[in-house]
Amino acid sequence: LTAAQWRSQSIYFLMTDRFGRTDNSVTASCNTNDRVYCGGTWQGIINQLDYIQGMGFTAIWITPVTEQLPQDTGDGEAYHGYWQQEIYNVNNNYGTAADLKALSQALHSRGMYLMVDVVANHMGYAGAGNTVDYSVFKPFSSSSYFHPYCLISDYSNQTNVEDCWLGDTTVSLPDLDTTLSSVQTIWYNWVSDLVSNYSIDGLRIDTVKHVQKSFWPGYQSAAGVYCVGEVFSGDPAYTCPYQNYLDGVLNYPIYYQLLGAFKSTSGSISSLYNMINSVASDCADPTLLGNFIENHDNPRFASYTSDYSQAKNVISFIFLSDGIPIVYAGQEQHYSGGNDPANREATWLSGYSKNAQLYQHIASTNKIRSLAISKDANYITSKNNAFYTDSNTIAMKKGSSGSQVVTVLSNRGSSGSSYTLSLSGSGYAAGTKLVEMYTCTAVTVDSNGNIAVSMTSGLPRVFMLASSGCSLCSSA
Ligand code: ABC
Ligand code: CA
Repeated sequence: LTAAQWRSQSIYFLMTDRFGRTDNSVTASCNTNDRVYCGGTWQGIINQLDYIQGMGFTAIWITPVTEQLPQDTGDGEAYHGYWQQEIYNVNNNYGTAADLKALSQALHSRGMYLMVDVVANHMGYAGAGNTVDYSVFKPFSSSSYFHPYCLISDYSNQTNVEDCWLGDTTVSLPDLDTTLSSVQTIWYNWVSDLVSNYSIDGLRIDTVKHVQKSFWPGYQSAAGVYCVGEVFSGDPAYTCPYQNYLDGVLNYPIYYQLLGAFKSTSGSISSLYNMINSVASDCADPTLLGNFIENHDNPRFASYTSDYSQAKNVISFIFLSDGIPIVYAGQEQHYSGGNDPANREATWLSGYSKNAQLYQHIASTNKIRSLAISKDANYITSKNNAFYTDSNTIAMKKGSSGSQVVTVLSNRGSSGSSYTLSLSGSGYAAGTKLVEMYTCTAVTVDSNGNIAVSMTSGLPRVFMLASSGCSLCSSA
């Protein structure tokens, strides 16, 4: 699938070990602190595709599939998949190569897509960096393929970030010398074969900032599908330039400001507003970024605030602003784990409840976005415009003029009062008939061009033209 085709998708990110089991158990224990395999498999994902598709997702992103270091180390087992040793084999904890192909096929037969996480920066070794036995790596079986050992010590020094090693002295992440043409040839051939062998539709690329930028265009072109890179930095001036080498990057700049704005009633809306504009000017194409508020490397949103309204607002933001929405498994169940490893709770322990409030909110929001995409050919490529803020509210519009979707978000939380916000600047003319999509309430733009937005309990509001929105709102 091309970048252009990915724009309109929505992605459910899951860690294969933690999402679903072949036996469909919803009680199998999984103590995140143990940092060991809990038994999730590719077949287990196939078993739960109705649950994922029920929220409206059109794609899944799964953690890396390659064979890992086998030990139980002082940092735990390689259950997450980022400690590879044999790149041509799949991780048999998750199943067989045939199972992975079956997952791809099961998705495709539903009209859904598969994104796979890939690592080109490093391998994984159980032991300190000066004790590595390079013969365990296939095919990189000698030290000559790697940068000399040094742990990354200075994130402000890009050479240090690219040439030194991630990991610690318990588990080393031997850093490949990606400037060598021998390494490049192996990786480019590998990624091309991986994509074709498993009919993969897109890639999430790990540790992109730890490899020189010039490595990535050849990698992406060998893959031949949309690639979204992980550049773990909240600074758009640092992160955005990677979009000149890869289709997209994960939207870390927005992540930090979205979190800051909505995790409390005193969060900074203006910082989020400013970041929307910075990303729009620094990034080559914000509509190809991957938007998220949770992942497996950061504390979950509900570890900052247990408030459901705040959780709903950040979900609405990631779906209705520029970029491809990504929800991390367990977010829909309001999981609240903190830092790695606590944020890697098994999804099965929720019983896959489709009645969960956020499951429902995600499903509704995905429907609104899909409807907007189907009604307005320019919706998905148009630039989101944040046109109103106050200390607790941000309003934005996206889409063709005359059919723009207007999203009003609040950080007031569930105890927020009921009031009417008279919203100017939406661009709609007096008399236009709109519908609020979450409540299916009809509203007519007043004679001054304002929308009377009925705010309550800090909940998000989304307006579309009544003539477009009514198909989801038969009652309005
Ligand atoms: C293991 C254990 C953990 C233990 C840890 C020390 O070691 O499991 O319990 O706490 C994998 C596993 C991890 C594992 C690591 C290391 O390997 O999943 O469980 O941790 O062995 C990717 C993946 C991630 C994966 C790897 C490695 C890379 O998403 O799951 O981890 O393949 C850096 C990398 C980034 C990486 C991330 C975990 O570490 O750049 O690729 N993620 C700063 C740096 C970032 C750095 C980040 C976190 O800290 O700039 O480069 O990410 O360490 C903002 C700034 C940011 C700043 C943040 C903190 O603040 O703008 O730049 O990020 O304001
Ligand atoms: Ca590197």
